[in-house]
Amino acid sequence: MILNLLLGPDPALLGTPQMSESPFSLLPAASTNAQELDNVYLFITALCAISFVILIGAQIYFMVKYKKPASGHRKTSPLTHSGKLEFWWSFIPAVLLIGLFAWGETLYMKMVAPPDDALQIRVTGQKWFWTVEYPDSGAKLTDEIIIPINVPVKLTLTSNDVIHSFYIPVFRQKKDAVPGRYTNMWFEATKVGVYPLFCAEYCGDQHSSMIGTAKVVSMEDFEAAIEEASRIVQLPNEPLPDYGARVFAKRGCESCHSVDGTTKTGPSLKGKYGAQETLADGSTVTIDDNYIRESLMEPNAKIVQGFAPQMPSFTGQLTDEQIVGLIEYIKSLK
Ligand code: HEC
Ligand SMILES: [Cu+2]
Repeated sequence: MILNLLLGPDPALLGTPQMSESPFSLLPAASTNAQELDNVYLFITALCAISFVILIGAQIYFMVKYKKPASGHRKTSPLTHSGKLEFWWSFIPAVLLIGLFAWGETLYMKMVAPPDDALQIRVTGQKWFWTVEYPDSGAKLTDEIIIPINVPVKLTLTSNDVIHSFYIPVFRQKKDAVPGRYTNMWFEATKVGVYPLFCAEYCGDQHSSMIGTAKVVSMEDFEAAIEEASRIVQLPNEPLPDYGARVFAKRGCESCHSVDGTTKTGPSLKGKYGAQETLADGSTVTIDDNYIRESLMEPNAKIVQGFAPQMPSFTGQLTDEQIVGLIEYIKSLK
């Protein structure tokens, strides 16, 4: 119980992958820069620990050694200072600090300058999800970034509304996604795995649900996944509702709409087809094909009562085939 309070909620409940085996272990380092950054960090920590022992140790030693006697006075030492001692206690820390600066600065320069041949990925933050686009293939993912291992990757970040911050702790990378501006981040993943990613800038009341996964996979798996993501086309013999379910998952509808009755940013779509919906102005409409289509193309035309107009428009982003799939899928959610 107390341990739970100390450690916080189970990450599995938050919908992010587990970061490390034990909450007491250091974060895993899954990129080239992460490892080097950890080295600097651990070196500074060790240096601080050693300095602490030397300084506080000397202080305690002198306190005891030169304690005022119970009666009378000690004679004050005739020595004024030691030039030799003062030189060394200035020189050694100065060398250490300059060394730390040089080490930190070279690593920093490396971390902010992406290599020319880096793989390009675009990331857009929006209340409260991330869209990840691969310009070479047109693939688009939501709240998920897939990265090939041992390949430098450069992200170009921006935001559609407020300032968000894209943060992948295992890569030791965090950068603001600012509306009207592009920022960059780069890394080279070194360990295959599924890692959490977060928004690290408070961006509204559902900021804490702006989470996702960073998947590091082999080059073959990467190509297959991107290929898959770039064409959400109906498979031969795939029933329309199943196809719609895939579109629903791939196009990020899931981040705002549940299909089990729970309310997220948007209303749950369970059992909605054919039902009456009360709109913000108090009027009612029947949820049918046209209403769903309109919700996708012009989400602000009719706002559901009790909800904010936060759904993005999908005009030009969904094919007719995909819209039909979505309608049939919503119809199937009884
Ligand atoms: C950023 C969050 C968000 C995303 C992503 C999103 N929606 Fe919505 N959606 C909403 C909100 C909020 C509403 C209610 C307000 C309104 O009517 O615009 C809504 C309303 C709807 C409605 C009307 C529901 C009702 O009960 O009347 C449908 C249908 C719908 N969305 C389908 C979708 C589909 C399909 C997708 C994926 C292609 C999607 N939405 C993506 C937030 C979102
Ligand atoms: Cu955010």
